[in-house]
Amino acid sequence: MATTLESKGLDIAKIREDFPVLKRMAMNGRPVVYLDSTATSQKPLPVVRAVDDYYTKYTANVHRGIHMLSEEATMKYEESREKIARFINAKSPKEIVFVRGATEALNLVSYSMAHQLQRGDRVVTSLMEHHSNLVPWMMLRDQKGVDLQFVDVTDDGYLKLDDLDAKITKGTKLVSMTHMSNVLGTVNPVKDIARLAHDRGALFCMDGAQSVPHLKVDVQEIDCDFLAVSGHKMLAPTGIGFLYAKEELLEKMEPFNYGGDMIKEVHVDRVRWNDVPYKFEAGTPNISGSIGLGAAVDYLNGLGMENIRQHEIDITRLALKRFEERPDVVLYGPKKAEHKGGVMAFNIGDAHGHDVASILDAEGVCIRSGHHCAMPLMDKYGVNGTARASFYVYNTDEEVDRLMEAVDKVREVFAPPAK
Ligand code: 7TS
Repeated sequence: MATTLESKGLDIAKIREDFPVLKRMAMNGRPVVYLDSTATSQKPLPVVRAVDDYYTKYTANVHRGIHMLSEEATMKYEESREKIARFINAKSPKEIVFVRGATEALNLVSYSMAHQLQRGDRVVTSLMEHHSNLVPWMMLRDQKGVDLQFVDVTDDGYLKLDDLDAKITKGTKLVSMTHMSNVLGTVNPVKDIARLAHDRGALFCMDGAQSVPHLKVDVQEIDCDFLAVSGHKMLAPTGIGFLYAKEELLEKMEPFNYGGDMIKEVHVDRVRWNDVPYKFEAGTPNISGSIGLGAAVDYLNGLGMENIRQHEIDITRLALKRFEERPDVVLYGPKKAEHKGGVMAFNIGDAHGHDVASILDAEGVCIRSGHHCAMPLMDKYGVNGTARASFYVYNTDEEVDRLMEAVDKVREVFAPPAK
């Protein structure tokens, strides 16, 4: 069988050359296997260089200087916004607000929605959400009396569609759900959810933190009203991300922070906000991060999102098969690679996730363990946490083998085969 290094439309060996961290050696003298891209991705050299160029060639503030350097920085900053808009097929760059990441984007939506919601208004989310898509709505419940409902998930990690249908009642104001679970990997039927929400009068806010880095997301095709994204999970620097929102919604929304770039006019008795999207970008923004995010979008486009998705389906299929060969390992989420992203959450016997991660670390395999900021999902499955391995475009079949070799070491300790 051809390995992922030389097949499936992408030259993974060549791609790996762009990621210097992947050349690091682990304590055991073998190359590090990075399987924690769900937490944050590695960064390719073109992204690192784009950030470096800003600091070494044209450092300046944006939107305020008329000197050469400021004009260059502003141009690059706005170019990134345009690249992002094209990447997700937004109608206009005005629909892209730079924020720190998905968490800030979701908080911005909830803050702005708070002005438009009354006591008893319904907001619907699900049990498979990251805390960032739960707590902002829980605060609206606790502080404003919003009627917050959680759609249940099945034992094998899908949204319960009958519950979705029942909970999104006529007059629901907002549905906020993830496109891809950061624990189960489940890819949710977001087009159907958007249609259901709209039919019943609600807006649809989509958490794209895990989907946008891994598959083609078209906001017009899905018809989501909001989309929250983190740059650092899609090859870009930390501390940068974006909120997409339909322009007419941004026009109606209250600003989140005050001062700096979000102002058009201030007099001691009155203020006038800047136009969208600047109304939401108070203060000096993360200029280098935005430029790095633009470079990351270029890099992903260069590989092709369809190719990335196909590579991840292939590697996930292999990993699912390997896990299935070990029935003592409990794997959470869908068992079909086409239904999920490259996220494998698992438990081995009674071993604590942190112990599993430590043993894997000693083998040079980097994974995450714990509740993955999805504690209601852990409650649902009756576990404190899990181990979690996750894949991205630079991972290989050989790395799946390294993962399974390390998993077998854990099994020997915690779940020895019956004699
Ligand atoms: N939504 C989802 C689905 C996520 O997976 C995460 C981060 C966030 C929102 C928040 O993103 P941030 O960039 O604002 O922090 N998820 C994870 C994870 O699974 N492990 O570390 C961070």
